[in-house]
Amino acid sequence: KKIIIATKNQGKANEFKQILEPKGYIIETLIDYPDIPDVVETGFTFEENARLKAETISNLLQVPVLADDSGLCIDALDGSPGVFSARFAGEPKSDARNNAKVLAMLGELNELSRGAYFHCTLVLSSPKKESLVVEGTLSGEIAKFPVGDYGFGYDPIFFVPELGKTLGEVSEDTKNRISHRANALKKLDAQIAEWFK
Ligand code: ITT
Repeated sequence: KKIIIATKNQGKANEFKQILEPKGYIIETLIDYPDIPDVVETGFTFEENARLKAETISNLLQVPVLADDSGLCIDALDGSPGVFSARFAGEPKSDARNNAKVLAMLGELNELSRGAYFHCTLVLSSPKKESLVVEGTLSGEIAKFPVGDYGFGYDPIFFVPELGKTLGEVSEDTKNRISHRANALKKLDAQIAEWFK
């Protein structure tokens, strides 16, 4: 079965392919459809934005579409940047400036006050069906400085105590065993066969 992922984020695209292709899905993303205009994310929740992306693109292409809206929620910042994670440090979108901004805002706060989690909401939509919505999270801490070149986004400053490393230091395989996106995909996997019937 072919699924189009409504994302232009190369990091997300790589993770979806690595998790879903071995299960037999053919995965395309909006990186393969450069003429499709950006969906403006006007929602105030992950679910609203994921629905906007999935339902808009599914109606446009008339095929099943999966969208991911995700972000980093930091305890000491009352859940910020949350749905504003992609452009936290303004336009143009820059992972390096986003990470620098988070580190500057947390300053010298000690380990106990650096708690955070990644959140991922996935919405699977089809023109003729009620959308399927699932979510996943991953808990960790904001590191004192960026470490590692793997992954994307906030991975180099997201320390996972169970791994003793940041997500920037672990392979895509390791990240895909524990991540917010992988946890959401496990829930989707449990419901997708029924949904596709
Ligand atoms: P699309 O809308 O095209 O999918 P986007 O990057 O704009 O791409 P979001 O609006 O969902 O997607 O923003 C998610 C941001 O949250 C992303 O740009 C990263 O900054 C951060 N993020 C989400 N998942 C992440 C992960 O697994 N590792 C690191 N950062 C992540």
